[in-house]
Amino acid sequence: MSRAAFLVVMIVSACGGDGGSMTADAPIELDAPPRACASNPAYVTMGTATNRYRMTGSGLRWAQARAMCDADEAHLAFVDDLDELITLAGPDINPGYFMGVSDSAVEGEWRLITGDPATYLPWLPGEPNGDRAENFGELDGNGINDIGDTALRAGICECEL
Ligand SMILES: [Ca+2]
Ligand SMILES: [Ca+2]
Repeated sequence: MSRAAFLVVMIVSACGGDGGSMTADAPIELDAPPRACASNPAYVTMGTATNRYRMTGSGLRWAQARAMCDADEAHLAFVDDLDELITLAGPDINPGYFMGVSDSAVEGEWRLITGDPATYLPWLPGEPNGDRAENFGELDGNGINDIGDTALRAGICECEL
């Protein structure tokens, strides 16, 4: 038996069959406590999405909507893929909601509100068209529009679960 195989046997022996709480399949839980939004009843499941969402009130600037989501320990929503786009653009939501994408730091370099590059940006035809005057994402119907910082909208907050 090789040394590596011996160690595997020893680890499996140490972890299994003794009635203890440790199993080979249970990772050590180092995650932070659940976010406050996870137990906030305003956040609801939608479509097939695994995360939960809520709408803010209307008439907000993008930065205000962002702050409201942050206060819930959520974030302005962004879409990861077509499934999430369909979920958020579905019949239960009217168009025209702020999304958590922006190119305010570097024009044309769209980033998620988390700071990561936005890799899925389902722009509406002709968008983005605002250059430096429009640096924030808006879900308008079934696609994204870039919009300015004085526009007033509701936002979609997303709670990562
Ligand atoms: Ca821009
Ligand atoms: Ca635009």
